[in-house]
Amino acid sequence: MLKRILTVLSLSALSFSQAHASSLHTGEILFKIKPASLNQKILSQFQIPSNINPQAIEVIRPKNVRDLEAYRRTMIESNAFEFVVFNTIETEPEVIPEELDLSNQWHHEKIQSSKAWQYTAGSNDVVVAVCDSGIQRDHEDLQGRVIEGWNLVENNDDPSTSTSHGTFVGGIIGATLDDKGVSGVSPRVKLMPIRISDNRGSTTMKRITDCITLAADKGAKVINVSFTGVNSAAVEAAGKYAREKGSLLVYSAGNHGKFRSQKDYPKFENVLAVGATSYEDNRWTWRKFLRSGGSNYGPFIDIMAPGHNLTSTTVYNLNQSNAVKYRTGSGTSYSAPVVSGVAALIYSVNPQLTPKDVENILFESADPLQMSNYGAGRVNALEAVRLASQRAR
Ligand SMILES: [Ca+2]
Repeated sequence: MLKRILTVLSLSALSFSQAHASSLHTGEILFKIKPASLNQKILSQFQIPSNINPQAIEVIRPKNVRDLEAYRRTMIESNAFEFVVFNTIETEPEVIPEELDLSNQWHHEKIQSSKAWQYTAGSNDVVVAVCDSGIQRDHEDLQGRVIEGWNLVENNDDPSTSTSHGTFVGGIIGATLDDKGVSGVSPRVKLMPIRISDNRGSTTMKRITDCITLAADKGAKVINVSFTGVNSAAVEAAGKYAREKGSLLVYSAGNHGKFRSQKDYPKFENVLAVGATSYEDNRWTWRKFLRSGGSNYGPFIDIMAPGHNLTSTTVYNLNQSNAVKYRTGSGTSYSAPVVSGVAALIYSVNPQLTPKDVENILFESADPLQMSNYGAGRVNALEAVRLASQRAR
């Protein structure tokens, strides 16, 4: 009995230390062996190649090791090394402006995005396509973030906005990390606006699949679609095309608030379906008089993300002095771009990862939820960047 309690205690201590490990590392161990300890027993015990230089600081990547910290401790306890540390990732410190008020963006604390920014706030080279209603490129919090796009409704190169939806989605992904307004989940990446909806906010499946194809052809690493239609076989086909081009398709699960069976909403291999959570990590739902709704759920869901009362950028008139530039909204339209933002952070750590790699990192790093039919759990940006770092080199 005592042994069992001790085991439980040490396990919880371990998970605590892992959850609160302060710095990111590459999954490698850096050490200097004591010349007197350079023998075959030590070398084979710790998977150290026999040709290491005892005068040098060497690095190893131990294979098939689940708990690298325990491995490191065993190396230290062997007394065969002058020092044993992780090959930590050191960066130019990212300064989060003191004036930036993130209190109206609760999702950053929940998914630990602001902690992830200490390591990467996203790379300028990573492009996230937003298949939506266009993005206001001269919005004060999106200036410099929005690259050239396309308008699939009017077939021209002017994706200026038809509704505010795309600007809101774009801001959740990549609004600038500065002292004003809000911040995107990956506030240094580039946004590619592709307009697919009319002034009423509606589009067609053909435009959605054209957009996914076009975005993949143009080299977007992540493609965000915040519309209904996640259950269409056409979306799966477009998602397969995108994956073959190296792009991850992220799609909102829909706001009907219903359980969706495998028959009506198949679990597609090439579409990352995202549901929405509340502040308490429950499924986001709402009820008003006789009406109600919320995030759809079911076996088709891949992952969940905050989708209740998120604040982001909205379309405004630059000539109007007191214009409203930010607003609050809920739904899977806004939880999907949270995941797109985390996927962009992962690609920023390593652009060579395949969409499948990125998906696996998202799944493995998610915080589990105490509910079924919610996929891998709720996305966690810091843990995702941590895992991506360990696979990057
Ligand atoms: Ca900002």
